[in-house]
Amino acid sequence: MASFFGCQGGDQKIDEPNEETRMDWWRDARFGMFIHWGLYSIPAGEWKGTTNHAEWIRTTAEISLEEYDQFLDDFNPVEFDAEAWVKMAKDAGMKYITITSKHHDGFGLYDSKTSDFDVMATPFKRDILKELADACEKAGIKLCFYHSIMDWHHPDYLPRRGWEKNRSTEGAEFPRYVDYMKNQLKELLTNYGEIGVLWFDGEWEDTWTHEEGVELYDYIRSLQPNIIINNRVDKGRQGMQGLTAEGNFVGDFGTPEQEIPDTGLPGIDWESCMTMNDHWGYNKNDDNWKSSEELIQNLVDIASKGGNFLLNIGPKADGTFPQESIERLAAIGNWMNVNGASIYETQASPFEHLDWGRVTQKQINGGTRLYLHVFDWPENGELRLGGIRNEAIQASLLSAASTQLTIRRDEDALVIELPKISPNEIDEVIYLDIKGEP
Ligand code: JFZ
Repeated sequence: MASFFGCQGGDQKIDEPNEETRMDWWRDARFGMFIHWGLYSIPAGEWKGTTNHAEWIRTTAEISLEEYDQFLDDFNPVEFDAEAWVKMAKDAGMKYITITSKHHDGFGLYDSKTSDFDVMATPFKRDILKELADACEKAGIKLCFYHSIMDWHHPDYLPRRGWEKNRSTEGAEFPRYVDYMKNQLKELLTNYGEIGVLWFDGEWEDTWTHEEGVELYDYIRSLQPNIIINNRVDKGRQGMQGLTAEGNFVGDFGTPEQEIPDTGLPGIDWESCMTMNDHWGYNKNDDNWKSSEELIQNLVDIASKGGNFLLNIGPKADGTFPQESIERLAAIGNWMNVNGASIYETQASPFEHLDWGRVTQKQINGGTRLYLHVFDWPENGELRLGGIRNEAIQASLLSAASTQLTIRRDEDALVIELPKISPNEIDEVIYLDIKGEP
């Protein structure tokens, strides 16, 4: 496969599984759940009167290692129910879950034999990832791990954060940290079944190099040859941009964060990750929730540009999801129940900007099914789609496939007559079958 702008996997080597097969499930899935959970959910974003913290709290509130370690004694999420979490993801229409096996604070959500800073050192003493792996397996959801390269806890990790001047670096050896991380990853890729994605992060610090990134990529693929790895493993990102600069960098997909690229990027796999409010980890003071409508339209917008949507939940310290998140997942699920076919296994829109909404498409029986996502219902009841020369076969509401809509041709445009009022204000989907390609 030719090198392309964005990112490029290690798939150019022979004797590796074909990339088409390896990426297939992920490309079809379109929608996943991100979970940021760890010790930081205990302070819930608040520290000594300041309230704008989350999973970075150890750094943003400048908490010493000793003080942070005390959260171990308080981590006891007795309400945690892996099957309930997986059910909420599945009912929302999500096909995979990407959870923080370890975030920057260094705390592991699983039983790690190589670390004392893990869930087994808390009163909870249950392997959260094992329980999730079992629940995911049962439900047919792919489990994926977010794993931070940066580690603020391990004595051999360098550099220290700027404010941690007093924490000694004496005797610290970065290569020993890399071995530790690899041993942890080996546990994660050996004891939890097939893992869908390894979502690395924190690769931007000076200590991490391109060579280490390539080696880590190859190491992960040697443990699970079919796994998909994001682009935050190598040094290819431009600054904090989610996509990789041009060049020879490993990574299977780009990771735009809290944004949706204006146009799709043909030939590049990408996944936008996004929060429902303004924090990844749980912040009890953050009420800036996006509406369900905005989240559904984001999912559609992303699918119409050929990307995946990784929507975040920051569970609370008791092991439950915030109520606002639960409500939004349910609303998305209601919409996906009716309209999932317009998201899964679809490709990017063949059209440039449309005033009224977005388009996704699928090849069906030698023709094309276009899914017209109408965000703004036309007042004159006519939906206009320009630039289609091929013959239309039929158009229907996806929510009521028996309703045939009248289609007429107006030069190179197809005009579809719609009901006067949209059956679904958020996004009513019409499918339009045409002969050949649009
Ligand atoms: C990272 C983490 O530091 C953060 O805590 C969270 O896990 C998030 C998903 O990823 O933060 C980043 C990484 C990249 C960008 C911004 C924040 N970026 O590309 O703009």
